[in-house]
Amino acid sequence: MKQKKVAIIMGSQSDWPVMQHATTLLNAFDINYDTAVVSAHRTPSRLYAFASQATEHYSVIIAGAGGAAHLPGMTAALTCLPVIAVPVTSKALNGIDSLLSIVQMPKGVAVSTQAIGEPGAYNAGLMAVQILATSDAELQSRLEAWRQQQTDTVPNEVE
Ligand code: RP5
Repeated sequence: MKQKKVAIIMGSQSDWPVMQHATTLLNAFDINYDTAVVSAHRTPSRLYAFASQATEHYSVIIAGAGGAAHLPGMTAALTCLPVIAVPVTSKALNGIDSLLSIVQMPKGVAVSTQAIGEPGAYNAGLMAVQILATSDAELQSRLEAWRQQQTDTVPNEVE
């Protein structure tokens, strides 16, 4: 079995329609991952248990939450692994609440915050690949080929 490298955690099952987009590039680059519901507010003991053992299992954590979105910051407080945050689009404030509650971390505890919603989740997966590629030459070369292919698909002219 391949070693798990990435954990994708989210505050609620209701975050999955957004968070599933974090798996797009992990699947494309054949990177193994786990998914779990871990709520900073509803399951604080689960969060503590997950974060305190995370370095034994993972290299990168992607954490998505909406509303009062404390999951990414609390996860970053409990582990030195890189935490990539996804502000999930919320019903009340369209994810502005999620973004602001994630992004403004106090000095000394870092979270890498992505865009609100699907693009943020997709890019969280991409960022995880980029982090893993810094210590994996073969993955780096596949990532560069992927980027070139993306560049090549952008037309010069408007049709
Ligand atoms: C947050 O509350 C979750 O991350 C989710 O985005 C939001 C709403 O959760 P549910 O009430 O749908 O479970 O903790």
